[in-house]
Amino acid sequence: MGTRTAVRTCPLCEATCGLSLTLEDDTIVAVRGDEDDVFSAGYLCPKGATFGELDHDPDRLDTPLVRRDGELVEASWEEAFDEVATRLHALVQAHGPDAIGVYLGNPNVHNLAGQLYVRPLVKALRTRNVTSASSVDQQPKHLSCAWMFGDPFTIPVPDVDRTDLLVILGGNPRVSNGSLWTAPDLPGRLTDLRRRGGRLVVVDPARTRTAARADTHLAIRPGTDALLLAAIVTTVFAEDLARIPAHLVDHVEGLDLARASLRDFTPESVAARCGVSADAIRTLARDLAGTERACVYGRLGTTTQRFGTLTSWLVDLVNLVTGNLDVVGGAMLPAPAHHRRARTGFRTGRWASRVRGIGEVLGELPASVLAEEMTTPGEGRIRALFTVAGNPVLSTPDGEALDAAIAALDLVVCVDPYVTATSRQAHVVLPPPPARQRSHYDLAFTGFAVRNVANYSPPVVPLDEDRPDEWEILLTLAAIALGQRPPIDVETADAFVLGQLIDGLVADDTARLGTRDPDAILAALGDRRGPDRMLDLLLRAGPYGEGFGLDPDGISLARLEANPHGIDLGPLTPQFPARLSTETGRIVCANEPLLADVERLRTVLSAPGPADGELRLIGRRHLRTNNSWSHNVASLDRGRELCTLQMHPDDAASRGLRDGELAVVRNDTGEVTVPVEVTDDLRPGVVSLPHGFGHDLAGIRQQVATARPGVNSNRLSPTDAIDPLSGTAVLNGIAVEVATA
Ligand SMILES: Nc1nc2c(c(=O)[nH]1)N[C@H]1C(S)=C(S)[C@@H](COP(=O)(O)OP(=O)(O)OC[C@H]3O[C@@H](n4cnc5c(=O)[nH]c(N)nc54)[C@H](O)[C@@H]3O)O[C@H]1N2
Ligand SMILES: Nc1nc2c(c(=O)[nH]1)N[C@H]1C(S)=C(S)[C@@H](COP(=O)(O)OP(=O)(O)OC[C@H]3O[C@@H](n4cnc5c(=O)[nH]c(N)nc54)[C@H](O)[C@@H]3O)O[C@H]1N2
Ligand code: SF4
Ligand SMILES: [Mo]
Repeated sequence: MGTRTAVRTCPLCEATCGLSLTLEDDTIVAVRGDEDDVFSAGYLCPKGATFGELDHDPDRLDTPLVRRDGELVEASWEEAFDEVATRLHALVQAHGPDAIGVYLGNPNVHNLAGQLYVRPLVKALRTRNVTSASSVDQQPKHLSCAWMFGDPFTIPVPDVDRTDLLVILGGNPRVSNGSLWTAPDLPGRLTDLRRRGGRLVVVDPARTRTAARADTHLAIRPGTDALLLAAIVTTVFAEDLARIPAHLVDHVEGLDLARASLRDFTPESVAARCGVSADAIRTLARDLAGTERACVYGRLGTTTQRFGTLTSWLVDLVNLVTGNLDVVGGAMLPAPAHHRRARTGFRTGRWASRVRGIGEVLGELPASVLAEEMTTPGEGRIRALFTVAGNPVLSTPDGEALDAAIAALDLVVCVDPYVTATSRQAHVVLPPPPARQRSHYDLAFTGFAVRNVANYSPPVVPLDEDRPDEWEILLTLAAIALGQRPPIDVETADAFVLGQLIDGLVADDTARLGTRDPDAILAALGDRRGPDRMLDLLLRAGPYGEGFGLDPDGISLARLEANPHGIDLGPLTPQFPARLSTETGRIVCANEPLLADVERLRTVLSAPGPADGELRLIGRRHLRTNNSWSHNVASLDRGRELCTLQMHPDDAASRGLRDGELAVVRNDTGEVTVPVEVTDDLRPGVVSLPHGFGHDLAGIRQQVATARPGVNSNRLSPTDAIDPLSGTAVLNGIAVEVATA
């Protein structure tokens, strides 16, 4: 075959950059940014540059593994699926479907199989014990947006390229490249913002890369953002600065209730708790209201903390009352190319966890309940775990307890390319093929993108014969869960799932369809299979779609295939009130759960302040990491140790700790021993550890990662510390003690 190039969207973070891959035969030998990509225009970060190395990692599994005599050994696909069927059928027969626990990890959002075929699997398993990485991440934002706008996916994003003032709380996009905010080269876009005279304000306990390059850095105390934002709302009203965008004035309800509930959160009353001066808070309020185009954005540090949902709500409330919601240069809503069902009648708490009674949100329970649901005896105990693209032993609270609980299960099935901290305990590991052998389209991230774009990548290298694609693995598991025995007829299963999707679209009058005859639609989809066929359907029925005969120039998969660098569909445009899907069709500024939680926030004002010497643990990310699974990429693992406890010089000195020395970090949940990195990037009283490390457990088969394992920061995350509204884990602001080892 020789040397050739191919383009493919990078699946490693939410920025969706176009990669230009050089291949020799079927091996990726070089990675560059795709200069012709309509969105990323050649941008590439250090992680994206290792796409080939990650894809060709020799530790990736080519064949399934099955546990025999306590050892994970290679097996055929048939044997592996047989093993799942035998164990699963017996278990469900004896204990019912709720005996199965599910954990869905982050990479599901980064691939088509995860986006289109995980749901059929979860449905087929018929269990209520479904958890995901959302509960250690963004669930509070889904919840607050569902309450305010009606749909958990109606999440406004900063219109970064057209704003004059951007306020970032709890996000570090110069490292993370953004989250719930898709924009290739966010570092460059933030630089451009300041170059054109705009301002960047970062609210973060740490002087991150993003904070260091901001106009203003407010080093807030962890977990107090809701106080600061409440004081901004109060100031805006007290100084008569409130201005609701004109097109929304008649579409807002509950604002007086929200305003009244927040009245006593003044800059003066919250300043000491936040560790930010009243003047700075007041100035921020005035600037947000007084700048023509401004925007507040809150991310991980605001969602994985004790007031996650309340803070997420206040971010959008501030945007609304400062005139910056759904307007150019403010917080705007993307309009992606694929059809999305308009969600109405949002509800939570339709069921609850067995042990603690924590209510479901978006059909999921928090990952924090997994261990207790596995170990607490009684009817309904979780006896089996299915993970898809997840590593909960490292990613979710009290990893040590979860690890022990998983060890006692009757069945663990992991769909994962690696033997990780979690999958090392599997009875069956089912490895998906590497990204180069799979097609790609960002169904999730186009919904958070700062421009409307559509970009499809076909597989760069054909799938190996006799190897199932990930969607086929998931469909096979779904059929097994429905009681079938392998071999499973995947085509029939796929036709069934597709048929349901078509029926749903035909009944949905917002779908752009020139025909509502299901057979005609099916015929028009031709001979594509799997996720590509579904994607074609969703694109053609989408807002710019070909519409099955409506508009021959409209978007379809064929049209995207003819435009390998993507199609630009233009800048974001105002979407409200049409996109509002609350019961009243208005923006709901206050509801009972939020107002009740404001009362919890109020107790913080009267509670005693931090004790002398108190330390709070927060997390951080590095350019060279990607949660728990990039640590096996040798060229990312070079250089200085990343898994260190960062600590302010005063806090280190008072404990007799010097840079590089080992410290013990402990609390009631657990303990880790880790080198100290003394730095004044952190405010005093705050220490920081990155997550995703801790590859020292016996049986992990990731050679590079295990050589420099680091420690699992989630050994210190308590399972009982959750945001009460969303169930999301408190991963930031955890009380710890630090001493010399
Ligand atoms: N303390 C603390 N904890 C945190 C965080 C934090 O900031 N602090 N961050 C949280 C956040 S934001 C997240 S998203 C979670 C992530 O939590 P998880 O999603 O549980 O963890 P990842 O490390 O992303 O693990 C992903 C797994 O998917 C596998 N994988 C990769 N590609 C594919 C694929 O194409 N298919 C399949 N089937 N598997 C694949 C990888 O091998 C890896 O084992 O961690 C959370 N945990
Ligand atoms: N390089 C790299 N990029 C990634 C990832 C990765 O692991 N590595 N993971 C990806 C994933 S899954 C996600 S979800 C995104 C997350 O992307 P971001 O949301 O940008 O997350 P972080 O970089 O963890 O930044 C969170 C910030 O919150 C701060 N913080 C902690 N507690 C508080 C608090 O109480 N208040 C405030 N205001 N700030 C606080 C921390 O100091 C930190 O700087 O990144 C994605 N991109
Ligand atoms: S920023 Fe994200 S999407 Fe872009 S190259 Fe880096 S890892 Fe890939
Ligand atoms: Mo995440």
